[in-house]
Amino acid sequence: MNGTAIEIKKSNLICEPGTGVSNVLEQLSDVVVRDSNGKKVSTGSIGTGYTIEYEGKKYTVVKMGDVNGDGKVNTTDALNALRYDVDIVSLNKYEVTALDLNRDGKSDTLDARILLKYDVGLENIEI
Ligand SMILES: [Ca+2]
Ligand SMILES: [Ca+2]
Repeated sequence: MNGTAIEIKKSNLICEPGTGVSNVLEQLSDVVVRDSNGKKVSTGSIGTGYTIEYEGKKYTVVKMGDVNGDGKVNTTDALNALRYDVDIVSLNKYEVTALDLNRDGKSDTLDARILLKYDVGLENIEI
């Protein structure tokens, strides 16, 4: 339910909801992980908006389902998704990517529904 897989895709590091900084450090050699404020981190959870430096390139982390970038995937993200759908909040492109859980190219209430189902254990989020 809480996978830790990671994948580099274009300028993003895509990861599953359970991914922590340690998973990234284990799977990529000589990598630097920074939080959304640019502070270097070596432990804890990794969230959408974090960045990594790997093989001379910079990648922005997209944690699938982590819409608000706190590293957790829960109902707060679903709420943000619904607010985004009715134009109450804006999301950056990384957050929009993190929200498109059914990969139909749109980030909308269908994806918020997946988040809610994930939160109660009825849906899995994988990369
Ligand atoms: Ca979150
Ligand atoms: Ca979608």
